[in-house]
Amino acid sequence: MFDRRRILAGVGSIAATGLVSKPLSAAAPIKVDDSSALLVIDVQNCFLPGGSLAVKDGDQVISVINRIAKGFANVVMTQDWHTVGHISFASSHSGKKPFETIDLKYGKQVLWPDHCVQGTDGAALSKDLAIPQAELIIRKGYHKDVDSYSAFTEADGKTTTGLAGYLKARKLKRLFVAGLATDFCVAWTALDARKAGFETYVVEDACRGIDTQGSLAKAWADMTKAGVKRIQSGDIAV
Ligand code: VGL
Ligand code: ZN
Repeated sequence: MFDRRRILAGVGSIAATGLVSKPLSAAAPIKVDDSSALLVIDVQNCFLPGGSLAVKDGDQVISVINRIAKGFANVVMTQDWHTVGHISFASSHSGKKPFETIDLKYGKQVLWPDHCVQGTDGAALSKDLAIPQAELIIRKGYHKDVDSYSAFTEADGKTTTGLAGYLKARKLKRLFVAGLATDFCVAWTALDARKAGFETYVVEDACRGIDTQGSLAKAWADMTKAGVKRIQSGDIAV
Protein backbone atom coordinates (compact mmCIF):
# COMPACT_ATOMS: atom_id res chain seq x y z
CA MET A 1 0.00 0.00 0.00
CA PHE A 2 1.30 3.45 -0.81
CA ASP A 3 1.33 6.17 1.75
CA ARG A 4 -0.86 8.97 0.40
CA ARG A 5 0.23 11.46 3.04
CA ARG A 6 3.87 10.99 2.13
CA ILE A 7 3.22 11.58 -1.58
CA LEU A 8 1.29 14.80 -0.88
CA ALA A 9 4.01 15.99 1.46
CA GLY A 10 6.53 15.37 -1.34
CA VAL A 11 4.56 17.51 -3.78
CA GLY A 12 4.38 20.24 -1.16
CA SER A 13 8.11 20.25 -0.68
CA ILE A 14 8.76 20.57 -4.43
CA ALA A 15 6.47 23.62 -4.52
CA ALA A 16 8.25 25.06 -1.49
CA THR A 17 11.63 24.89 -3.23
CA GLY A 18 10.25 27.22 -5.92
CA LEU A 19 10.79 24.69 -8.71
CA VAL A 20 7.21 24.94 -9.89
CA SER A 21 6.45 28.51 -8.86
CA LYS A 22 7.42 30.31 -12.09
CA PRO A 23 5.18 30.25 -15.17
CA LEU A 24 6.93 28.37 -17.97
CA SER A 25 6.44 31.30 -20.37
CA ALA A 26 8.57 33.79 -18.42
CA ALA A 27 11.59 34.66 -20.55
CA ALA A 28 14.99 34.93 -18.90
CA PRO A 29 16.01 38.52 -18.16
CA ILE A 30 18.34 39.99 -20.78
CA LYS A 31 21.77 40.74 -19.34
CA VAL A 32 23.70 43.85 -20.32
CA ASP A 33 27.39 42.99 -20.71
CA ASP A 34 30.65 44.71 -21.68
CA SER A 35 29.85 44.26 -25.36
CA SER A 36 26.48 46.02 -25.04
CA ALA A 37 25.67 49.63 -25.87
CA LEU A 38 22.52 51.70 -25.48
CA LEU A 39 21.72 53.92 -28.47
CA VAL A 40 19.53 56.86 -27.43
CA ILE A 41 17.98 58.19 -30.60
CA ASP A 42 16.97 61.84 -31.13
CA VAL A 43 15.56 62.75 -27.70
CA GLN A 44 15.56 66.39 -28.81
CA ASN A 45 13.24 69.28 -28.02
CA CYS A 46 11.71 69.37 -31.53
CA PHE A 47 10.36 65.83 -31.02
CA LEU A 48 9.00 66.51 -27.51
CA PRO A 49 5.64 68.10 -26.62
CA GLY A 50 5.65 71.72 -27.80
CA GLY A 51 8.32 70.99 -30.44
CA SER A 52 7.90 71.56 -34.17
CA LEU A 53 7.69 67.81 -34.93
CA ALA A 54 6.34 66.67 -31.57
CA VAL A 55 5.91 62.90 -31.20
CA LYS A 56 2.82 62.04 -29.16
CA ASP A 57 3.87 61.30 -25.56
CA GLY A 58 7.50 61.61 -26.64
CA ASP A 59 8.45 62.96 -23.22
CA GLN A 60 7.37 59.68 -21.63
CA VAL A 61 10.43 57.90 -22.95
CA ILE A 62 12.81 60.02 -20.89
CA SER A 63 12.30 58.44 -17.45
CA VAL A 64 12.40 54.95 -18.99
CA ILE A 65 15.64 55.73 -20.84
CA ASN A 66 17.24 57.32 -17.77
CA ARG A 67 16.36 54.21 -15.76
CA ILE A 68 17.73 51.62 -18.19
CA ALA A 69 20.80 53.75 -18.97
CA LYS A 70 22.03 53.21 -15.40
CA GLY A 71 22.78 49.61 -16.38
CA PHE A 72 24.92 50.53 -19.41
CA ALA A 73 28.61 51.43 -19.30
CA ASN A 74 28.38 52.30 -23.00
CA VAL A 75 25.85 54.82 -24.26
CA VAL A 76 25.74 56.61 -27.61
CA MET A 77 23.22 59.37 -28.27
CA THR A 78 22.14 60.76 -31.63
CA GLN A 79 21.00 64.19 -32.73
CA ASP A 80 19.04 64.96 -35.87
CA TRP A 81 21.05 67.93 -37.16
CA HIS A 82 19.66 69.59 -40.27
CA THR A 83 20.80 72.59 -42.27
CA VAL A 84 18.49 75.56 -42.82
CA GLY A 85 16.40 74.74 -45.93
CA HIS A 86 17.04 70.98 -45.59
CA ILE A 87 15.62 68.78 -48.36
CA SER A 88 13.40 66.91 -45.86
CA PHE A 89 11.52 70.09 -44.93
CA ALA A 90 8.17 70.68 -46.67
CA SER A 91 9.05 74.38 -46.65
CA SER A 92 11.88 73.64 -49.10
CA HIS A 93 9.44 72.41 -51.78
CA SER A 94 6.91 74.89 -53.15
CA GLY A 95 3.29 73.77 -52.82
CA LYS A 96 4.16 70.89 -50.48
CA LYS A 97 2.82 70.38 -46.97
CA PRO A 98 4.27 68.46 -44.02
CA PHE A 99 3.59 64.69 -44.09
CA GLU A 100 3.19 64.64 -47.89
CA THR A 101 5.79 62.57 -49.75
CA ILE A 102 7.94 63.33 -52.77
CA ASP A 103 10.28 61.27 -54.93
CA LEU A 104 13.90 62.28 -54.61
CA LYS A 105 17.00 60.88 -56.32
CA TYR A 106 17.48 58.41 -53.48
CA GLY A 107 13.82 57.39 -53.18
CA LYS A 108 10.63 58.38 -51.45
CA GLN A 109 10.93 61.12 -48.84
CA VAL A 110 8.30 62.11 -46.28
CA LEU A 111 8.28 65.90 -45.92
CA TRP A 112 8.42 67.29 -42.40
CA PRO A 113 7.88 70.57 -40.65
CA ASP A 114 11.20 72.39 -40.20
CA HIS A 115 12.90 70.66 -37.26
CA CYS A 116 16.27 70.13 -35.56
CA VAL A 117 18.06 72.96 -37.31
CA GLN A 118 21.75 72.99 -36.33
CA GLY A 119 22.46 75.04 -33.25
CA THR A 120 18.83 75.86 -32.37
CA ASP A 121 17.10 75.10 -29.05
CA GLY A 122 14.84 72.67 -30.88
CA ALA A 123 17.84 70.62 -31.91
CA ALA A 124 19.21 70.41 -28.38
CA LEU A 125 19.00 67.13 -26.48
CA SER A 126 16.37 67.17 -23.74
CA LYS A 127 17.72 68.72 -20.54
CA ASP A 128 15.88 65.94 -18.66
CA LEU A 129 18.12 63.19 -20.00
CA ALA A 130 20.34 62.10 -17.13
CA ILE A 131 23.06 59.96 -18.76
CA PRO A 132 26.35 61.59 -17.83
CA GLN A 133 28.36 58.52 -18.88
CA ALA A 134 27.29 58.81 -22.55
CA GLU A 135 30.47 58.53 -24.59
CA LEU A 136 29.51 59.72 -28.04
CA ILE A 137 26.92 62.00 -29.59
CA ILE A 138 26.56 61.32 -33.27
CA ARG A 139 24.87 63.91 -35.48
CA LYS A 140 23.11 63.03 -38.70
CA GLY A 141 21.07 64.66 -41.45
CA TYR A 142 23.61 67.47 -41.88
CA HIS A 143 23.96 67.11 -45.65
CA LYS A 144 21.45 69.55 -47.12
CA ASP A 145 20.35 67.28 -49.99
CA VAL A 146 20.13 63.93 -48.15
CA ASP A 147 18.05 62.94 -45.13
CA SER A 148 19.33 60.47 -42.54
CA TYR A 149 16.87 58.75 -40.23
CA SER A 150 19.45 56.08 -39.53
CA ALA A 151 22.35 56.70 -37.21
CA PHE A 152 24.48 54.49 -39.49
CA THR A 153 23.78 55.32 -43.13
CA GLU A 154 22.18 58.29 -44.85
CA ALA A 155 19.03 57.92 -46.96
CA ASP A 156 21.10 57.60 -50.15
CA GLY A 157 21.93 54.13 -48.81
CA LYS A 158 25.69 54.64 -49.06
CA THR A 159 27.02 57.65 -47.14
CA THR A 160 28.07 56.44 -43.72
CA THR A 161 28.05 58.37 -40.44
CA GLY A 162 30.97 56.31 -39.12
CA LEU A 163 28.95 54.79 -36.27
CA ALA A 164 29.45 51.15 -37.30
CA GLY A 165 33.21 51.69 -37.43
CA TYR A 166 33.19 53.30 -33.99
CA LEU A 167 31.15 50.50 -32.42
CA LYS A 168 33.28 47.78 -34.03
CA ALA A 169 36.52 49.48 -32.99
CA ARG A 170 35.17 49.55 -29.41
CA LYS A 171 34.14 45.85 -29.68
CA LEU A 172 30.50 46.70 -28.99
CA LYS A 173 28.34 43.99 -30.54
CA ARG A 174 24.93 44.12 -28.86
CA LEU A 175 22.85 47.24 -29.37
CA PHE A 176 19.80 48.32 -27.40
CA VAL A 177 17.91 51.06 -29.25
CA ALA A 178 15.54 53.56 -27.60
CA GLY A 179 14.19 57.04 -28.31
CA LEU A 180 12.25 58.88 -31.02
CA ALA A 181 10.64 58.10 -33.29
CA THR A 182 9.98 54.34 -33.31
CA ASP A 183 8.89 54.27 -36.96
CA PHE A 184 11.61 56.53 -38.39
CA CYS A 185 14.95 57.09 -36.74
CA VAL A 186 14.70 54.18 -34.27
CA ALA A 187 13.55 51.69 -36.92
CA TRP A 188 16.03 52.77 -39.61
CA THR A 189 18.83 52.66 -37.07
CA ALA A 190 17.82 49.18 -35.88
CA LEU A 191 17.52 47.89 -39.48
CA ASP A 192 20.95 49.22 -40.39
CA ALA A 193 22.37 47.78 -37.18
CA ARG A 194 21.19 44.34 -38.30
CA LYS A 195 22.65 44.90 -41.78
CA ALA A 196 25.99 45.71 -40.15
CA GLY A 197 25.82 42.47 -38.17
CA PHE A 198 24.96 43.74 -34.67
CA GLU A 199 22.67 41.86 -32.30
CA THR A 200 19.86 44.39 -32.03
CA TYR A 201 17.13 45.00 -29.48
CA VAL A 202 14.51 47.76 -29.65
CA VAL A 203 13.13 48.67 -26.23
CA GLU A 204 9.51 49.36 -27.15
CA ASP A 205 8.37 51.25 -24.04
CA ALA A 206 11.46 53.47 -24.30
CA CYS A 207 10.28 54.64 -27.76
CA ARG A 208 7.28 56.48 -29.21
CA GLY A 209 6.21 56.64 -32.85
CA ILE A 210 4.95 59.30 -35.28
CA ASP A 211 2.69 56.83 -37.14
CA THR A 212 1.93 58.50 -40.47
CA GLN A 213 0.42 56.44 -43.32
CA GLY A 214 0.81 53.14 -41.51
CA SER A 215 4.47 53.75 -40.75
CA LEU A 216 4.46 52.28 -37.23
CA ALA A 217 3.04 48.86 -38.17
CA LYS A 218 5.33 48.70 -41.21
CA ALA A 219 8.37 49.57 -39.10
CA TRP A 220 7.67 46.73 -36.64
CA ALA A 221 7.04 44.28 -39.49
CA ASP A 222 10.31 45.25 -41.18
CA MET A 223 12.26 45.09 -37.92
CA THR A 224 10.84 41.68 -36.97
CA LYS A 225 11.69 40.32 -40.42
CA ALA A 226 15.24 41.62 -40.08
CA GLY A 227 15.74 39.84 -36.77
CA VAL A 228 15.46 42.86 -34.49
CA LYS A 229 14.35 41.74 -31.03
CA ARG A 230 11.34 43.65 -29.67
CA ILE A 231 11.64 43.92 -25.91
CA GLN A 232 10.30 45.98 -22.98
CA SER A 233 12.48 47.83 -20.50
CA GLY A 234 11.40 45.38 -17.80
CA ASP A 235 12.98 42.51 -19.77
CA ILE A 236 16.45 43.92 -19.10
CA ALA A 237 18.10 42.45 -15.99
CA VAL A 238 18.91 45.04 -13.32
C1 VGL B 1 12.86 61.81 -37.29
C2 VGL B 1 11.38 62.51 -38.90
C3 VGL B 1 12.29 63.41 -39.37
C4 VGL B 1 13.14 60.91 -36.13
C5 VGL B 1 13.80 62.71 -37.75
O1 VGL B 1 13.99 61.26 -35.28
O2 VGL B 1 12.50 59.83 -36.07
N1 VGL B 1 11.67 61.70 -37.87
N2 VGL B 1 13.50 63.50 -38.79
ZN1 ZN C 1 14.88 64.99 -39.41
